[in-house]
Amino acid sequence: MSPGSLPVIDLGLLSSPEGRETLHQQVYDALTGPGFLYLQGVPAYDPDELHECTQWFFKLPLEERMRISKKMFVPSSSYTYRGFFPVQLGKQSHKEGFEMGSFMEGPGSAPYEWAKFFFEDNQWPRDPPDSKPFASIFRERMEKYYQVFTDAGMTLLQLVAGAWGAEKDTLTKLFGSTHLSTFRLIRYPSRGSDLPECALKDDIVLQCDEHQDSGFVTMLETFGYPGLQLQTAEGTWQDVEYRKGSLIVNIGLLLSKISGGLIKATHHRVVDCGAERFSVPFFLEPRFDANVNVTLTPPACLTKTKDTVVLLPSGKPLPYGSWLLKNLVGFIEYKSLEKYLKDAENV
Ligand SMILES: O=C(O)CCC(=O)C(=O)O
Ligand SMILES: [Fe+2]
Repeated sequence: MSPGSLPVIDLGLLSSPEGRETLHQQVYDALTGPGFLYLQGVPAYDPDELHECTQWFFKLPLEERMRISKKMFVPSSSYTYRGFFPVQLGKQSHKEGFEMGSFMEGPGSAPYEWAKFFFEDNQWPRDPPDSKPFASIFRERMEKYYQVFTDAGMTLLQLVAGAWGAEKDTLTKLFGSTHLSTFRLIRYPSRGSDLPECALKDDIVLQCDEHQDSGFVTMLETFGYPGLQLQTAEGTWQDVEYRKGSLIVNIGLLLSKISGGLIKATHHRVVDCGAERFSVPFFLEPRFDANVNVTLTPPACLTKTKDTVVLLPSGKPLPYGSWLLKNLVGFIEYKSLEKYLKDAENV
């Protein structure tokens, strides 16, 4: 694959039946091929507005960002899942961030005590004294773009279902208004001279090590800051180039498994380019109680291909919340949630 050759999926084509058919083929090729694509024509999307929010947030005094920090970093905080997380020096992932979810009108009601943190509402920053007011615009825009990204994700999932010859709502019915999607603003400071061994790979300095995303679909804005690379089928690393106005889309392990491995959850990483970097990923994730032990059956013409393997063990329903918890405890920030794993397995 040569640089810049990732497929472009233009949602503008949805306005005609022929366009939709073209999109089905393009989505199929993109997801079973590179596992990355550009999503163009997302309704109501303005990257400049999001960039302004990102810049404003990370210029707030550290004190204000820490006021809305998660418990892991400020023990008196009552939030585990939503809010701010500061940079952790010496770690593989060198970033700070702000995370919000779908509970905009207050916390949701959790079906189990152990799952309470998944149903947290959002924490919002305030304007510092003597500064030009922006906090209310920030909240308004973040809530607006949470919906814009969600809608784009639902459209994409309908196209995936269509491409596989399945009912249009096969995947979108796992969502609903209380889906667990996370919208994250990230700032990666350049590592400078603080270079832990874990940040070095073949003489390259990494801000975020090679990984696969765990959930369904990730939609990402990079604002033109370089550094994102994907791993090609041949194992080489390729820059993911910027296309203003398009979102970069890649796939998480869960959707890949649901498709029997046909849809690719491509490895990617962020290289330290020697300057501060900002990005905004939106992790599209099902609602807590959605049974994700489902199979997206490949199109009939493909059932005999060698790719149709790795199905989830059939039988018992697997609530998305249980899958998510298992993934989260793999991250140092969420290690303390390990105590809930047993409960999560028994729902
Ligand atoms: O910051 C980026 O460009 C990529 C972030 C990413 O891969 C992630 O947060 O999973
Ligand atoms: Fe990622």
